[in-house]
Amino acid sequence: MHVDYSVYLVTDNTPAILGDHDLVEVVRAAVEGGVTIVQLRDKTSDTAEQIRIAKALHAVTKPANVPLLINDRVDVALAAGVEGVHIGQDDIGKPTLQHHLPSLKSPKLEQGFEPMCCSPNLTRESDCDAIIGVTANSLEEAEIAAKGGADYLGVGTVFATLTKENTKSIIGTSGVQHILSSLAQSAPEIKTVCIGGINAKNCQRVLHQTAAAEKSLDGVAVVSAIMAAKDPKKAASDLRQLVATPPPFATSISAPALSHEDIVRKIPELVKRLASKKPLCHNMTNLVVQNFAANVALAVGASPIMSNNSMEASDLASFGGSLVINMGTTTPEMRTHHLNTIAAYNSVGGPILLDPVGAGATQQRREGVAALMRGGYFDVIKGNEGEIRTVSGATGFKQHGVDSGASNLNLDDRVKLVKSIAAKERNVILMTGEVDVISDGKRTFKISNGHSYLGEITGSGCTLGTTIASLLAIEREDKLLAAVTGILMYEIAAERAAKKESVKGPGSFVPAFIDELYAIRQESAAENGEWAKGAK
Ligand code: 3NM
Ligand code: MG
Repeated sequence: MHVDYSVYLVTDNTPAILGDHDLVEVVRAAVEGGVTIVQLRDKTSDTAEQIRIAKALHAVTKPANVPLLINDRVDVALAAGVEGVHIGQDDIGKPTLQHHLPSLKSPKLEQGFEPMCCSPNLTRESDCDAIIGVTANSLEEAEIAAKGGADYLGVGTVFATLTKENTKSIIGTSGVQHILSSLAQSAPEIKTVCIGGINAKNCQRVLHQTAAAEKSLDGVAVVSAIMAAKDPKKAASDLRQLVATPPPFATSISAPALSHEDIVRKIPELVKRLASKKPLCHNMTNLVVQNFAANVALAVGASPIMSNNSMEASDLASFGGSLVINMGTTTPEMRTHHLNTIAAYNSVGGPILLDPVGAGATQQRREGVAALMRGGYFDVIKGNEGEIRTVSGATGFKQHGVDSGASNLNLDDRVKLVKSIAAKERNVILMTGEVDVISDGKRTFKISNGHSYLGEITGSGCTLGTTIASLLAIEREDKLLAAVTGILMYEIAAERAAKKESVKGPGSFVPAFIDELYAIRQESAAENGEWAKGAK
C-alpha cells in the first residue's frame, strides 16, 4: 500500500482549537484542500461516539483515497473499518508497546483490518494490512517502535505547542535529525512525519533543515495549523504546496570547492558587484553600534537602513536586500519584532545574518537565542566561541565531544564544532577569534587576518556582521563565498588602516578603518583586486 504522508492532519475537537466549527466539515474541507492522511484524535468522547465520528470521517476520507487512522483505539478502528491506528507513548506505555506492536502487525489482526482495505488505491496486492503509527519523542522510543514494526513514526515534539498538554520534550529540528540519522541505519524503510508546532511559516524550513540527516521526513503532521484555521481548505492546500517546494532561502549550488587562488580571484569581483548594486542592508542592531554600522555599510557599498520596527519588515524585505539581527542591548519586547522580521525575510528568501551578541551571558539572552533559532532560518550565524557554543546548545541536542564544558576549545575542536553546527542548520557558521573559523558544513576555512585594534574598539564584531550581510544581499547562491569575502574585506582593511602613519591607537584607527573599507571598494570597482592577495 502506498501511503502519502506529506500533509498529515490530526484532528482535535477541543473548543480552543475547533472553535464553533464542525469537526467533519473541517476534515471535509481539509481533504478538499489536499491533506494526504487523517488521524482522528479524540481524548474525550466515549466509545460509541468515537465510532460514530470515525464512520462520518471515513465517509469523507475514503472516497478521496485518504487513509483514516484512529488515535489509540484499535477497537474503534476495527468497528469503523478504517485504515489504521496511531499509538501514543503515553497511551499504553513502553513495555506494553514493545510487547503488543508485533502482534498488532500479526496476520490475525491484519485479517481484522482486511475489510478496511477495499478502495483500489489503498489495497495492497497480497498482504493487505493496517497502517500502524507510533509517537516517538526520543531516539529510544523511535528505535523500539521501529523494531516493533511500526509503519511510520510521529516524531516530536518539534516546537512548543499549546495543542497537546504534557508534551515530554521539545526536540527542535536537530532532535528530529538525530532520530532520523539513527533510523537511517536501523530502519531505513520506516516512514516519518514530524509533529508539534508545525505550521505554514515553519514547515519548509523544518523539512529543509532535517533533510541534512541521512534520512528525510516523509511529511508534516499538524493539528492547529488546519483545525484552528479560519479557512481549513486553504490552510491545507497552502501546506500541501509548501511541503512540495523548497524554501525560498534554499540554494541550488553544490558547494564548489574553493582554492586559495579561487578566493583571491573571486572576492574582488564580489566587492565590485556589491558597489555597483548598492543593496539594502537592513540592521536590527543594538543601541551602541547604530551609527558605526551604518557608516560601515556605506563604506563597503551597501545602503543601510536601521529599523527595529517589524511593522515595516515586509516592505523592507521586498526591496531585495539582507537583514542583520544583532542581539546586543535587546529587550523582551524586541523578540516579537525580531521574529516577525525574520519571518518576512525568510518568506522571500532575503538573507539573514544572526549575531547572537553575549548569547551565553544571561538567562534572558540564552532564551532569546533559543526563541530566534526556533523561529526562523539564518543564512549565516556569526559569533565568538561562547556565542556559537550557546547557539549549538539552543538547537536542542548536545554536541558530542566538543561541548564537554571546556572553557576554551583548541582550534581542531573549534573547526569540528563550527562544521557540525553548519551541517545541522544547513547554513554558514562563523566563529570569530584570533583565527576565524567558517564553514557551510562541507567547506571549512580558517582565516588569520585582522588586527588587534579591532579588539580595542566597540562594534567591530557587529559591523563585521553588517559587512557580511551586505555581501549576502548580492551573492545568494554561494553564501560561504559571500561570508568569506566579507571577513577578508573587513580584516584586510583593518590591517591596512593600522599600518597608516596617522593611526596612533584605537581612536585614530576607526576613521582610517572606514577609509580603508572604502578604498578596497574603490579598488575592486576599478578591477584592481591586489588587496585580496593579503588573504591568510
Ligand atoms: N502529538 P499542533 S505534539 C498530537 O509531540 C500531538 O507527540 C505531539 O499540535 C507529540 O500541530 C501534538 O497544533 C500536537 O502544534 C500538535
Ligand atoms: Mg495518543
